[in-house]
Amino acid sequence: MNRDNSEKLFRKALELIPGGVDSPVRAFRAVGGTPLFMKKGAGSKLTDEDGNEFIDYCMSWGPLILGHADADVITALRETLADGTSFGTPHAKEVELAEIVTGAFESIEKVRFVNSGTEAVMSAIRLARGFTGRDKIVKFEGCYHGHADHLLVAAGSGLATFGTPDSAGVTAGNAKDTIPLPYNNVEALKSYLEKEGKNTAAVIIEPVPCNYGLILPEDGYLAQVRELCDRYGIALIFDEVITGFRLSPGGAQKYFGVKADLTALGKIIGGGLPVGAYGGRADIMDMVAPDGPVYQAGTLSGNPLAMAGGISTLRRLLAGGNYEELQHKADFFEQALRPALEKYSGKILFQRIASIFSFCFTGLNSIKSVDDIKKADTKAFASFHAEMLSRGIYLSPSGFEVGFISLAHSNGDLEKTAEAVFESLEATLG
Ligand code: HOZ
Repeated sequence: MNRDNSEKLFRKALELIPGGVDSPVRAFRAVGGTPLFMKKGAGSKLTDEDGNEFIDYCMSWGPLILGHADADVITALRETLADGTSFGTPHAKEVELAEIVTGAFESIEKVRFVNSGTEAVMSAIRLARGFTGRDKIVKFEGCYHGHADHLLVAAGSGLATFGTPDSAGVTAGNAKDTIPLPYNNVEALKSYLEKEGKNTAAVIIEPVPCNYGLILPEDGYLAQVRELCDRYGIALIFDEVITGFRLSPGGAQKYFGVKADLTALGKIIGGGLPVGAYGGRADIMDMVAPDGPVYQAGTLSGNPLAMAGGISTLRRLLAGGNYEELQHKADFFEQALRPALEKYSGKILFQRIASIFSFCFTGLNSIKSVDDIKKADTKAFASFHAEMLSRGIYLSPSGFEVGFISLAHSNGDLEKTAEAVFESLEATLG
């Protein structure tokens, strides 16, 4: 595969941008080699600067549930762009997207748009503290909630990839009120809250952790977390930046039948444009300025292009039958993978929920915690990733990140990918 142009661009980028990338995992350090510089996306495919085409499962890390450059989304963006890029005033599209989001999530009575998932979570935490008058927050090991200082504690995503679950530059003061507890462990939460429940403002959780590989909640776990929050008057925050509008129209909350007090959203709700949102119970949201004393603001918040990307994506997605279709595609994929998974059973674990999946090189038959994932063979993932890439399949460049199937992936794409998996496992493990 010719990578000359990517390599040339990367050399230049390294001189100008730290690590040559604007987000660490993209640097390919977990899998080796040079990151590919992409030029174009269409449907399920990405084309790089050297003209190589890939079936993509990173899908911009989740937002592109309709596929790259969906025709409806592009039309909506073009039409919106013709009227300007930003007003710095209220406008109709904010109201339209707010109506879609509150209509889809039963627990979201009011919503505020921001520019990223990081901002959404950071604002939701401030709000929970303002509402409860308490300082401490509980998070779970391996859950990633963006890069605000007080959340870079026992975190996932790039921190998992580079083996530094806490970041330099975060002061002890910033981290001291963040209490990391093990995920899927009700007893640990219960015993912490027995002591500190009355000082705890929020419990924040990725209902399905997707940033330290894929970890599935044990039966009843999320409902028990909900109950404990109710017992101590704690705001339960679901970080649904990845799972929102992905697992179901009402996110993980509808999927598991557990309601959050506050929800952070991002990714899909911008259809590929930078966006985030936090929302929830009206009595809590009414604490946000200008109605209440919790300050939060943003020059580009509710940007018309981001709103148009979200509206067009969600209108298409919520039209009947799409979640069923995504489920069929994901089932088809898993079925197609069966020969490979059976042949290498005991060495690789394929995990999936709805259209989110991960390949974990482990002998375990399920992953319940970060400790399980830490035992995975990251070298084997690196080799697998390179083999897949050479066969035209683009997976996120870290075994700690997940893959996404979109509505644009055809059965042909999925079959071709399953064949590539078979061959790549043979090359890696055979
Ligand atoms: N935290 C993102 C994935 N979980 C990484 C985003 C990126 O590198 O673009």
